[in-house]
Amino acid sequence: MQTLQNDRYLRALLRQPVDVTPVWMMRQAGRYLPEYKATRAQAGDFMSLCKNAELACEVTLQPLRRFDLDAAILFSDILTIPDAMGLGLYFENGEGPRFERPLTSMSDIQKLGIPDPEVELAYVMNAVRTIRKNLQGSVPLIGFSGSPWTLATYMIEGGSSKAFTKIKKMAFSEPQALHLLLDKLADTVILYLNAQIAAGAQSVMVFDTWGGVLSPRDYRDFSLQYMHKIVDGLTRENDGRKVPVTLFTKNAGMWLEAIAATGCDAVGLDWTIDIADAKSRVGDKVALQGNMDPSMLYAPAARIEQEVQSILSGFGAGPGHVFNLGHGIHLDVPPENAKVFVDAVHRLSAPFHQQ
Ligand code: 1CP
Repeated sequence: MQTLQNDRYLRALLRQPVDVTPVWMMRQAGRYLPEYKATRAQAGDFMSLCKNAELACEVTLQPLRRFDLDAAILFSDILTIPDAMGLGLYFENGEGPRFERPLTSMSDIQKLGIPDPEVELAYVMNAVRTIRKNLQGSVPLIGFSGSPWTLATYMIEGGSSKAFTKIKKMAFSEPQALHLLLDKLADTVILYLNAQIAAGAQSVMVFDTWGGVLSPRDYRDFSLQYMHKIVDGLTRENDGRKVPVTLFTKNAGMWLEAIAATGCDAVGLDWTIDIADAKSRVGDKVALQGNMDPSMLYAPAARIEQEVQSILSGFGAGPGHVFNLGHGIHLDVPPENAKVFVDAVHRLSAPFHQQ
């Protein structure tokens, strides 16, 4: 077992004592950093960047050179899975992801195979191994995947969506087709995350960005049920250390108890819930990750620090908090403001961890 110089992120996820609250930022590598834009230009397009282990490693490490972050996250995308299933992922300039062959019917879904992560997604495992080597035990590496429901939205809508009409039409008129897809995706995600863990990911996170567009009953049926299956199928220990699992559903504050009951180690929170409320509801079962509004990073330094203080006070004393934004960092945020945020979490959290 390689010793980690800084393991406070893993300790906090397991609700063990830490010296200060660990912090990382969703989408911490990306276009708000000029050095990211330079490396992406060198790679050509976004998927070429993901497929080049050296360059993917470089952009993973870029935010860690600027900010005192307590974790690195694999540079990749949730849409690698549908791409590996043959849907033909491409990016239209400035328009987000698109698929050449979206799924339209039960027969499309029946034809889908389960990709072998060591074959179709071997480039992701190479990136994981390269990043682990280059981190040299400084901070842990987070692996990730999209949730089955969130992946299915892109695969059926053909790209990003606002109203999710195509997938909801399938959910409510051909539910057995959608359940077959979600079940295949859950099996794929289990193999994919276990392969990332075997390659060196020290913790994994499942992003359910669009679970919050469902009614409570449909959320359990079409999203949570499959995340539960994933939690049950994951390798939870590797190389003598626990591998914590974090589930993040955006807009799911009302369903925290159900998410915590899946057996995950931590629940990611967006900013629409008060962290004190979340802690009183599920803090004896899981760690909490979050939850500053990413738009707060447009504010002056004093306002950012005030918000960090208020979230720290909301969580209160004791372990079990990983500080983060409630969703990804915006692409026009000044990097200096991200530094104010990260430094404030460490400086202002020390009093909450005195024994
Ligand atoms: O350079 C570019 O133009 C591409 C922009 C970009 C980046 C930097 C995309 C396309 N993906 C990524 C990287 C990425 N995506 C990471 C690793 C970087 C890091 O965190 O440091 C991660 C974890 C993701 C995850 C991801 N991709 C999610 C889940 C998290 C979330 O933000 O909700 C989702 C929904 C995606 C889909 C996706 N990929 C890219 C874009 C622009 C989108 C969002 C599209 C949409 O809003 O529907």
